[in-house]
Amino acid sequence: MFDFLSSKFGALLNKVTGQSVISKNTIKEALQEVRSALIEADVPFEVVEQFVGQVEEKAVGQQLKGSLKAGDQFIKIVHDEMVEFLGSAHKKDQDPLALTFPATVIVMGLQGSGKTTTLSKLAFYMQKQAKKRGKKRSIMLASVDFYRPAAIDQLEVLAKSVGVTFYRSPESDVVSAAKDCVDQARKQGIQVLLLDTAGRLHVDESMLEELKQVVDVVKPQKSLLVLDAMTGQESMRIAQAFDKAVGFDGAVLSKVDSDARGGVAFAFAYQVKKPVYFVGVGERPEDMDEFRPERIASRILGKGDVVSLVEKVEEKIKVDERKSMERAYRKGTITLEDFASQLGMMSRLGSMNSIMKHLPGMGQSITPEMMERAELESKKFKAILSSMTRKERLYHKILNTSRKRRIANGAGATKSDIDLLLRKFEESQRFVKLLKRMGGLGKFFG
Ligand SMILES: Nc1nc2c(ncn2[C@@H]2O[C@H](COP(=O)(O)OP(=O)(O)O)[C@@H](O)[C@H]2O)c(=O)[nH]1
Ligand SMILES: [Mg+2]
Repeated sequence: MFDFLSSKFGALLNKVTGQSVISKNTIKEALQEVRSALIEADVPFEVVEQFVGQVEEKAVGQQLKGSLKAGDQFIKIVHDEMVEFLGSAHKKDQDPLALTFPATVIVMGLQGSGKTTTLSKLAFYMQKQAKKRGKKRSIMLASVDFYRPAAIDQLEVLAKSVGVTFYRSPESDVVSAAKDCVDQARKQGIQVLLLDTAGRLHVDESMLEELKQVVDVVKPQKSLLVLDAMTGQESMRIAQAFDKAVGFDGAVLSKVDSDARGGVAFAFAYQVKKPVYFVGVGERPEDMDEFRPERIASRILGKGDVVSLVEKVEEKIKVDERKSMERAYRKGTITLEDFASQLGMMSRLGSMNSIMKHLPGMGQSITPEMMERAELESKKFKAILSSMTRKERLYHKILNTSRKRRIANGAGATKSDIDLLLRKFEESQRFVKLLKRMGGLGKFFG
């Protein structure tokens, strides 16, 4: 698959030379390749179409950056869109298992999806997280899976292997047993009760009904759907059935170490719009990772190498932009084109603060509000600049009223936005000239 990306995209796109923007025609075949890659990864058809449309919209009209080849740049667009798509339900930097003790966490899913195994992984994970902060977590594993006689024994063995408490309820009715497990956990002063439930081979009404009753009595703080990544297309029907009948907070995707390419994560993000918290990557308690959209994206696009490719591409963009700025500053003049790449570079640097701090007299006088305004402004400016022709960016003096009107329309901006941009640009021009007189910006480009 990686070959498909690097060589096929390359062959398809890099032969197109002399173009400064990505056009619809240039990427037609490449988009077809993306489509097949997704279908091969078991992403449902309508999700594929939606995604491909999104990529096309993003890519068409993009400036080719410096020495980057169209193919490389296109891969980066596909990769970034994919990460965005997969991670859209995620709140960044949030602990997926933020709980207030005492808490109950429940898992649900079909038989064989990996519920019991996932519980041992969750216990292991929580212990590890607590240990990092010098704490100890008291955890109890218990089960209300009464349909398979060996299921509860399996949980007992796992509890022992990760060193947490295990409890076997004497109740024979599922709902009473669930309640008994919670009572027992409270009695023993347990912080987290991890409760296992029964699955069936197929989604079935009575299972969902029973599960709903269990959820109603134990009132879990987190309920997790365990989804087997190998289920492919079918998994969406499963997820929706559980969501509709019982409801859950997020998913754990199991067996991602298998041949499954991650299409399930894709479909889940699109259709269920809830976060995937973890992925299972093996059978042992330690074989669970937090969900990282980048990893799934690389998996779909092809085994790991894409990430390093994307990093290389990013590095290259930075070098190109830096070079163009350096040239501009040396010459002591800049064009709107330089200005555009400067904007891009600034927003990638994240904060203008770090630059400003180096300028004499600017100190720490930048407030978060100013930063926010600057970022909004730079977004607007970028839209305006990308609606200009290259000629206009190189010779901004040709921007007359009718050109400005056309650009404003294209960028969803007003004429006064354009005038503001031009004023700022001329300010930068003066600044660059001044810097040149002062002996250059050596320390920025060291
Ligand atoms: N390779 C692999 N196997 C897994 C993973 N999670 C579960 N399994 C295996 O899948 C089978 C079913 O798991 P189990 O937890 O018993 O499923 P349950 O019926 O939902 O409780 C077992 O053989 C597990 O070892 C995983 O992430 N990777
Ligand atoms: Mg089980």
